[in-house]
Amino acid sequence: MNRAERTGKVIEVSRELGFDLCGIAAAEAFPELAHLPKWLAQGYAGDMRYLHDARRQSPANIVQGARSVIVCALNYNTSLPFSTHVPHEIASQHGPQGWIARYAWGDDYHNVIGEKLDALVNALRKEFPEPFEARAYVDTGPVVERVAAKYAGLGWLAKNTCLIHEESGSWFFLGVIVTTLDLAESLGPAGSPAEDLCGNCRLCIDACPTAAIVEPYVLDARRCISYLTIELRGVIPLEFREPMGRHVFGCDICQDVCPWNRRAPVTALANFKPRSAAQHSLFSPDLEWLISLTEEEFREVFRRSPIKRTKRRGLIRNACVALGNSGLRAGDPRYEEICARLAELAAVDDAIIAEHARWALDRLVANGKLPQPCASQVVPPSAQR
Ligand code: B12
Ligand code: SF4
Ligand code: SF4
Repeated sequence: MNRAERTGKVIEVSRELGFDLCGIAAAEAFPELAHLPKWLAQGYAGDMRYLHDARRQSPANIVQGARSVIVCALNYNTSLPFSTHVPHEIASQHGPQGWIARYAWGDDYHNVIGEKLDALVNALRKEFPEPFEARAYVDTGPVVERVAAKYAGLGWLAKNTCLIHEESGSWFFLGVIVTTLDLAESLGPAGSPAEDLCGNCRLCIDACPTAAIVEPYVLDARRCISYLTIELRGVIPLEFREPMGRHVFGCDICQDVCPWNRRAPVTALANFKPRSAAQHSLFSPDLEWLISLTEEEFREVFRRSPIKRTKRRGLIRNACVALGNSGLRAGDPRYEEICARLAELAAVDDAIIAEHARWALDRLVANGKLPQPCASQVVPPSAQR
């Protein structure tokens, strides 16, 4: 088999395995990676120490003799509404509800894509008789996957820093295989990656509630709600708590507002459809239920879900912040029981949970004291004890 035939085979097998897009980049230091040292030096990576791994400078550092990076994409979009299309009020008639980012509604993509990448490598070992080295990664390896995807012809690196494909939008995961196989690059007709189609648009930059896109194409991860709710282990800085709104895991706002996602296709895979547990939605979950989960219930509900990454402590911390933002007032259904649960959490041994619960409780109690149309009939919980 010659180089072009081998490449065609890789793409054919990836399609058979259900990947929506697949392309090949040469395993070399991509030009955008020159920004990485400055980005790291500015502290934008926050506590994500693994992003400092020097091997990220080039895929060639990862596998000796690497020649190609196979980049695969899997759509996770569903037909459910975008976070920016649901009412802004957190407190619904059923009680305050949080919001989980679209990518985390179903099964953990690390498992789904990891299994497909392993199957692809196994299939290629049967197709190609010559021995070759291949290492597959979904997030976990020292590869900047979006940059590799750009040079594999899968889309452009957009101002919100996501990879966008002209037809598929940005609701897809990436997975890579760094290999010694000699394959042909999948660049456009002019031999260059896809054109940047952001143009004069800046909807994502203006919509970001925490101003995390500090300039077009540059994200200060420390300000990003996705980082604050998933990666940050400690205390959420006070300045970000109110802008976090209802988010309890991840954030999609800069993708929800993107014109390239308006007609994005929907996945046929059942894996990424929203789960539910104990009659609670797992895309817009009941916040009181979240703050009441025991360790065992958390493990059971979020088994094989990406949400397990934030651990019970992180999820309760985030749900406390969302409750503090819920606008729940004295007199609203469930106001008293939620305040009572927050008061219990404010007294637990875990300093992180306790501090965020106290913050939320203070805000809800203050809501009870604000002048309201029916304020004269409202008794703040402190006066009830
Ligand atoms: C760390 C990480 C995060 C961090 C940091 C995000 C970031 N922008 O880097 C946090 C936790 C915030 C995060 C959030 C999200 N992530 Co994430 N994340 C990663 C991870 C593990 C590494 C990314 C990385 O290396 N970042 C380092 C920085 C330097 O990369 P960068 O921001 O893209 O930086 C480039 C530009 O800033 C540019 N640059 C820098 N300076 C300058 C200056 C100028 C002038 C210019 C022009 C350019 C430029 O060059 C840099 C590249 O060298 C990847 C998986 C992987 N291994 O690649 C997934 C990944 C990028 N994440 C993904 C997803 C889905 C998300 C979320 C949508 C999840 C969510 N809903 O909450 C959000 C999106 C937020 C956003 N707007 O990016 C997908 C993206 C898919 C796609 N279509 O783009 C990936 C690829 C995971 C996967 N396997 O599918 N993520
Ligand atoms: S994911 Fe949310 S917080 Fe992060 S950059 Fe996008 S809009 Fe801002
Ligand atoms: S919202 Fe506009 S600027 Fe932002 S990524 Fe989409 S097209 Fe680019």
